[in-house]
Amino acid sequence: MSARKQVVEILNQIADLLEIKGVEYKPRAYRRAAREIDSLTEDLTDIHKEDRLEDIPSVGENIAEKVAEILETGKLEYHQDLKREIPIDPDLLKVRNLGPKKAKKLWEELDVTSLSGLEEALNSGRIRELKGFGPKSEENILKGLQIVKESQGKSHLSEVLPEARRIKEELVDSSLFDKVAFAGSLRRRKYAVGDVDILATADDRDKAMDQFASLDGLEEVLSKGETKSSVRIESGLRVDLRIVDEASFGSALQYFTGSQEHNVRLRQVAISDRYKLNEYGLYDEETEEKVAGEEEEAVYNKMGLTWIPPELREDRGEIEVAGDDQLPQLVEQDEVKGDLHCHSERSSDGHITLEVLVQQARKRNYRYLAVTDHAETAGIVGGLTDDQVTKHLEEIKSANNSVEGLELLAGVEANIQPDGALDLSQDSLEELDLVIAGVHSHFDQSKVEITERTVRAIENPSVDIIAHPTGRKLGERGSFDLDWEEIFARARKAGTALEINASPARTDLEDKLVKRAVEKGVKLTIGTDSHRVNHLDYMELGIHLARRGWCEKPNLLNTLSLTDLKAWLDN
Ligand code: DGT
Ligand code: CA
Ligand code: CA
Repeated sequence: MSARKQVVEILNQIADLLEIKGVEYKPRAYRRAAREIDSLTEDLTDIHKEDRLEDIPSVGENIAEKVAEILETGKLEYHQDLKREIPIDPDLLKVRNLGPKKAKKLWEELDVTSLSGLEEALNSGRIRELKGFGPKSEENILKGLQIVKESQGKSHLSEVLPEARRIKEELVDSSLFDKVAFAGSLRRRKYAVGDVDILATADDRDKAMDQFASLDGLEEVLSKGETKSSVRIESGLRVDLRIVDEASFGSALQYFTGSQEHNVRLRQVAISDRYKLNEYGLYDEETEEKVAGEEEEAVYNKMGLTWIPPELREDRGEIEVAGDDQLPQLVEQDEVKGDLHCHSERSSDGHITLEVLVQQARKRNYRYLAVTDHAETAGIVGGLTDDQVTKHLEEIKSANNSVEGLELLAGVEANIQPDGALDLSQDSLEELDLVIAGVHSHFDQSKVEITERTVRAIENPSVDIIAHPTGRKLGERGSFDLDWEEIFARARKAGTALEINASPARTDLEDKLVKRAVEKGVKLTIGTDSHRVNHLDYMELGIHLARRGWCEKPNLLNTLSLTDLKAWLDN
């Protein structure tokens, strides 16, 4: 784990533990500091070396001292003391609907301090008998537990990609390898990655494996052999390296890319074509002659299939379509013309100035970027009120006057109220270039209620895009149970786009739903939901999601030219 991540984790745990103790105010201070540190783009160790920890927003003297202790010793005495006092596993507190008060009660009355303890207590029905819990609360905790369990043992692609790329680069730079390629779920760009699979060829395998076992940032070597080794890196991620013969590289790449379901179907095709397919090659069943193996593409081609992009290899119909040469032309990064979901400083949780948004858009060769600040709803997030819409428009207009080749669009991310109405007047909505609407409260409605609520927003003539349609937060909150046939039909009819929210915490819509939306002719758009400058990079994650959902250029709003986008928005 990086020093920064470790600091963030410890500060958040302190906040949790203090809350359990019933301490007021302090937990919020720790959480604020953790959030600021988490979003630093500068190296935390450097900041400490230069004695500038207290310059970080929300980090005062007291917290700066604690951060310094963690950076210098790898741990914090104060944190250790709290953990001794309250032996509750931090993972337990990730369960939604299990706040500090309830966690404390479970610990004191049922001796539940871990996820497995919680599961046992739920199964034995002991939780509903506790005062203040009951069957409804039991059901909610059970749901929360499932969500935490699902995310355990998997890392988000956004965390895995940079680490994996760094390792690949180090292997390539050593000159001990010829070919180095990602395989597995990483190559398929799944958002939840169990472990990193790397496939390589090398002349001197012993030396190559030695190199791998002494990578930078290694935590431990789990196993080491001539053809396969596994290591764990500091972030906790496992990395497998396989070295194969040049002549089998293509078939091994095919095999180890998976998915397992795709491979099973592919082997059936091989058998019906009188071939035998394994990680070493594709063989004629009768003569046992090897007909492909060095090149992955040839493995597919020999079986009468066009090469299938790894993102599609999930046995969702891709093999049938490849047999008819009808694979989709998946959207490419350079076809994306802009980002339609970005927050400026005007959102209370936003940190990017218009100037920086312009810089970032330019850096990416965008033609447009929508500044979609939050609308104000009492008690949620401060932002645009009806009065401020005019000011927002003026500011963006004046920013546009000083840039060429790029246009900022004045937008808003309005809140869909429990009844489906938005929290800005129709007049304000109509003045804006672009309106995103999203659910940010009242998550516990029934399927019928939340579907009707979303449909009403879809059919609001001012709404262009529905943000993060399922409302999920990974590891925290599950998806709404929506009537998708209804949502897709209405969205298509109303000409409202559904968002592929690329923010790692959301990853919403996910691939399966994207594919269904594409099939139904619903327009989609990729938005990064940027609140900080580094978030604009999430566009890449959104593209991976879109590709996994079979998206082609015409399916996406933000591949349109500025003129076409404006025409679409006006419609
Ligand atoms: P992950 O690591 O859980 O995110 O998912 P994968 O898909 O990377 O799975 P992993 O690392 O266990 O194995 C990599 C690929 O190797 C997998 O996608 C397909 C192939 N593979 C591994 N074991 C088997 C197997 O027992 N049968 C078949 N057909 N393929 C396998
Ligand atoms: Ca894997
Ligand atoms: Ca693996």
